[in-house]
Amino acid sequence: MKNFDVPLHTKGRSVFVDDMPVPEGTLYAAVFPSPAAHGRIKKLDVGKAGTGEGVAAVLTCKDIPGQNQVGAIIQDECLLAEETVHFMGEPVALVIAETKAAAKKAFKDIVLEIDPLPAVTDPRESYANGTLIIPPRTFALGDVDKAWEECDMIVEGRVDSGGQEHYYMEPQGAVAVPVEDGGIKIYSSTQSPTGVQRIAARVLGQPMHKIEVDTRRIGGGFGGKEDQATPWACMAALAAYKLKKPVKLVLDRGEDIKMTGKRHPYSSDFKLGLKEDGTILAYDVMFYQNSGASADLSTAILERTLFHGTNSYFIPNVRATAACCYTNLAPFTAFRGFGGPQAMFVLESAIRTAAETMKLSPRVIQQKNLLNEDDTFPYGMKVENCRARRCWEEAEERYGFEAIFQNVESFNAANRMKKKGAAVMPVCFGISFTNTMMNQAGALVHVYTDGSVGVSTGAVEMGQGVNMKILGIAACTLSISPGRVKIETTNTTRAANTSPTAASTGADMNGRAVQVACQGIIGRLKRLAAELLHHENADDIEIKEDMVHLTGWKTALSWEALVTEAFNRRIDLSSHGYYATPDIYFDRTEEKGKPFAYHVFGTAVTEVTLDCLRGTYEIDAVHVVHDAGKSLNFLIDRGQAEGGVVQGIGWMTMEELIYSKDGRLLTDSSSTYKVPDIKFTPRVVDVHFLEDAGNPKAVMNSKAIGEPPLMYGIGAYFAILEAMKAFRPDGDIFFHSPLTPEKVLNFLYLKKPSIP
Ligand code: MTE
Ligand code: LUZ
Ligand code: MOS
Repeated sequence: MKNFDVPLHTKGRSVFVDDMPVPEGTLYAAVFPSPAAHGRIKKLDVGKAGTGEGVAAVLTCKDIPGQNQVGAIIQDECLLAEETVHFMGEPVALVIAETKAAAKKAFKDIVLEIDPLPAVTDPRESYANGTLIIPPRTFALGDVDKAWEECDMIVEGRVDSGGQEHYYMEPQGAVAVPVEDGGIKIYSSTQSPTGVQRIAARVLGQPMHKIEVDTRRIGGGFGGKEDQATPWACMAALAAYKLKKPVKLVLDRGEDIKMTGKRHPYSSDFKLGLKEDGTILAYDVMFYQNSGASADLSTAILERTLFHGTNSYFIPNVRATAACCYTNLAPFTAFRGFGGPQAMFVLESAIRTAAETMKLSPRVIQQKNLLNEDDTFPYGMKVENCRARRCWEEAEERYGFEAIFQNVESFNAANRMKKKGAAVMPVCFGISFTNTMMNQAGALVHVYTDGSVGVSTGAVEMGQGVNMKILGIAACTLSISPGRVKIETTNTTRAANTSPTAASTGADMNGRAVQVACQGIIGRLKRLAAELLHHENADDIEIKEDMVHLTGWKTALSWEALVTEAFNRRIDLSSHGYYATPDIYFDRTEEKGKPFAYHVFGTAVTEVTLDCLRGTYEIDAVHVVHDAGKSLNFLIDRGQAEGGVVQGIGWMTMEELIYSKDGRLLTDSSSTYKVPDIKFTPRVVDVHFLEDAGNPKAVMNSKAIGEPPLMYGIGAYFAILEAMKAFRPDGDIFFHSPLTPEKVLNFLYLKKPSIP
């Protein structure tokens, strides 16, 4: 089944927040940002701006009727600045006018005086200052300190990974409409309608039932709208509430890049101990997370970094410590992988360092240490249904690792100014929100009297195809044709208290809830059918191709007739379904538990060609063997895998966030922040899904796929590094992503390659 959103997208007919027809009298809001990264507000006078042409009002923190607090996990973030500003771009005031241009024009009349305070942008500096958001956390297994004695080789090093702008096609935005009882209806481009509802209620000082949030679809989120869609929706709601008029607030690209958080940059130190044969005995790692100017989701992301410290490997002695370091940059937030990729990059770098020192192939170390069934992760969980080796071996066979690496060698021997490189990247990613409480979902299914079906869940469609997957699950469970099923908007009045669509669990959890709801309805309908057909056992009833079958034989009773009859007999044609992932828990005092329902595995091999004159590179091919369980939708899953790979490569290679010392983002536009385009995309992205790889832990034997493939992209860094080394074998390898052509050129030609 093809994703029904695709024809709409390609014809430009899918509707996003900025496309929605707005009610008459709608006003437009613009956000006045802090010009300083850190400072005390001496004076804020919006009087004159409020009298500007077409201006309806200028709101500041003083106009907030409820709490000026949008922090979801830790309440440390104002909607509009109070006494202090903490990052450049922090919202200070909200101008509402007849047009957005008129609102922005009034900015010049806002008087803002700030006493500057020192701005910190480096997480290590923040750590030294002791400005941590929570105390550091440590995951440990075995005894690292003792294990060093048994090691034949110990290597140490430092790894830095840059942040990443989400670059969703649809910028942040919301429309808020006052409704008759003093409530507000918000159309928001959010991954978390309930999150918007909860915080908007807090800001307005209203009960949650007065706030209705509706999301049709979003033009990409990638984690950037898990938490950070909320402030914009709250600002629109605040303005609508105060002015009793509909208010639209949509950021343009420049505003979005400057004001919103991105993937967390990390700086890390590692120490890795191995036996002569490449067996890893001990791993000690310290992660300094650049958290930005408020907690946002940083603590949860830090936790997922710790969970993925050893990626797809078993290491018997581990100590992984991580710290959330407060800095004066826009609060960093969720981004596909959620701290996992940052952790994996460090261990892969450590493995390369060891390989280099021991004159071993990194592949030997990687393969030797892959997880086996029943191995224990540092967080105490045992790996079940482990497919780490199976993916590696299938990739090795299918794509011919030997031939790939041979080809690289012979090419490099024959060419001086072009070099090739290749690298293998195994991935193991845990599925479930690490905060156990969040692993619950609800669905509401209505069968209408004509036999058509409406499905509401907490899942938000963001291009990942969750609606199509849910439609398939509903059609399959009711055993009716997919054309009868419609997926409704994600709305807080139909699906309440939902988790964000995140952690790759959207289809898993909402799909299960839909299944439960559909099973309720179909059970009642089968009992009725049995009665109508004068048959005892409802289990002998089946619905196939929209007709009722009895003990395998087609009857004259159609789905429509059955539904109509059920209505006539006053049988409930609606059902609510609920699902909570079973058997998961985590104990944060011991740092042990079983936080994940299951793990996703895979292996990728990446091939690159480096132009040693220019320092530019092409990604020739990425070959993947991926464990998608029993895919719910093959085309969608392949798209997720391909998109994830390319996004991961972008993070590792060309996407560069450069900040000035005083906390200004310098790469704040499409001309300076480069994302992969069609020309940069690898010519070959092969994705092979494991066959016969069902997963009883998720709906219909499937596996989550949203995030894990991004981490295959990490292989690109090491493939390029191999090519660089082939040109300059005496160069000191470094681990500082993104590996931009500038850094490559420095390595190739500078006497002493400088690492920025
Ligand atoms: N794919 C598209 N096209 N757009 C997106 O915004 N977000 C990713 C992934 N794939 C995203 C995407 C992220 S970060 C997550 S967590 C999952 O989709 C969320 O959806 P799922 O749980 O339904 O897989
Ligand atoms: N969000 C969250 C996530 O709140 N908890 C998680 O564990 C998570 N994992 C991945 C992406 N988003
Ligand atoms: Mo994805 S980072 O869980 O939204």
